[in-house]
Amino acid sequence: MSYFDKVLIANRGEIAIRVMRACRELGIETVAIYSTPDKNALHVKYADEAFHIGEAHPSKSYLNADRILEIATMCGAEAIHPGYGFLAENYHFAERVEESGLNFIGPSSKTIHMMGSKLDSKEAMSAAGVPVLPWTKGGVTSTEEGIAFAEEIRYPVIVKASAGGGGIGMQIVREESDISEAIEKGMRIAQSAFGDPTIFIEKYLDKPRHIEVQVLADKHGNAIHLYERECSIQRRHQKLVEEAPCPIMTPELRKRMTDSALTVAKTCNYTNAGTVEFLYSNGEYYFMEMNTRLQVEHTITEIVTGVDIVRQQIAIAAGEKLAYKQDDIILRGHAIECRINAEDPMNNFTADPGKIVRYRSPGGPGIRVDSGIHVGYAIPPQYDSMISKLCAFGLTRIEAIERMRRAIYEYVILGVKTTIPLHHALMNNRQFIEGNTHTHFLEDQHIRDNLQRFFRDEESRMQTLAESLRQGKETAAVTAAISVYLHQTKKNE
Ligand code: MV4
Repeated sequence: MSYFDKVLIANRGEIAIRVMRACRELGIETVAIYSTPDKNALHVKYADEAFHIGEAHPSKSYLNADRILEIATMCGAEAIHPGYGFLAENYHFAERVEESGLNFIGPSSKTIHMMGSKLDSKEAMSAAGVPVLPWTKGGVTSTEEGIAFAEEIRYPVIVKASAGGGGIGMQIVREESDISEAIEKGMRIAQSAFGDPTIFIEKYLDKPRHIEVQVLADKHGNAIHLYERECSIQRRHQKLVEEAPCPIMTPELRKRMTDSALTVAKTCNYTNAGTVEFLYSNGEYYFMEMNTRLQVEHTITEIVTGVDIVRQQIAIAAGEKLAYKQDDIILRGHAIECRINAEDPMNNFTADPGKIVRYRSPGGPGIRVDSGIHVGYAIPPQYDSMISKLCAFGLTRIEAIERMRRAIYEYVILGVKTTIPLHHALMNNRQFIEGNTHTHFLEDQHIRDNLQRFFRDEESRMQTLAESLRQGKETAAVTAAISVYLHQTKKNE
């Protein structure tokens, strides 16, 4: 079956390859675009056709809407898949794709626009009966108004930019003396970051969990959910570990949350794949925002439901009815994703771009690796540092953790520092193993101390192994351990 003959993938790295894999299975020709430093990238080699769009800076390349539309029209693509990031949630771009008679593989530009306003979407979802935290309806237009509201709902409160998301412009305010400054600062940040000064104030939750529900909706009014993901382990709004299902989910909570997620999807006339994001605390959950795109962590939902989300996206965009009814979606087992970034977790997660000099990815039972790198490829400094997603499946959560530990042992990436050692420590952390996490987990001093101790304990073992490598005694254990203990990586090559 062929929904389209040719699709242009307006993205790079692992997600461009992920989308092209679905296209290849469906017999759809793929068109890649690339910037100058990505000339040698895997997504360029994988595609049937590839076009250079511009220099490294995203505005010249992966955000260059004019050039992308020109290439799509010129090469006869029928649809554009935006992946995540870049143009994925830009309603202007989606609108231009629609106007040029091409298919945007995602929701309509109108839906992207509506959900882009956190204030409007919150108001609409609250009216539809979805639980939300108390907030300043209509936004905050004066400092006095903000002070009065915070007084009413009591501190702590949080100031958020309506056009925000991803934490930009968010400020926690714990007492009245700090509120007026936070409001003024919030408006300034919102104006400069988004060109829209609208802010709102909301009741602040301490250490909530981030739980999100994956939904699929077709253009015929049908919508289903694919259960939830737990995404609490993050740093500065970048997720590091996600899992499906949520380890503390109960049948009652799940019923309420997935019902709410479907209400959200219906209320904004959602089509295609999307994610409804909730904060959870003390048995209650609250709608935060909807991500109107394919997400990085869609993979773990694919693993526990068996549904190919990207294939469904393409089918939906082509006008097909959903291939599944809700009752067809069966949750089975547990999946965990570790995001492998070219960053130094021992040095404040500083980006460490550079050339990959050795690479061996794990395999075997229950392992899925989605990566966009290969030996000889130089990770450019201009883009996101995520280079690979390592996912493990188990029939039980502990089996998934054991497989993840084993896959981390097998994974060899030399040439750049990576987050692999952090994942190694996390998969051995008692609190993580108990499923006892929250959005501020990595900031907790207990956790930091535990991870530091873990790194230190490993250090002497790693030095012994590094010595073996220098003497030419290379075994699987040696290279794997060196990869985990990344501070040796550059010296040894
Ligand atoms: C919050 C919150 C606590 N209380 N809102 C961060 C990004 C955006 N999606 C919502 N965010 C938060 N909103 C209230 N009222 C805490 C966060 C938050 C957070 C949320 C999800 C995942 C990680 C986070 C890390 C810090 C703060």
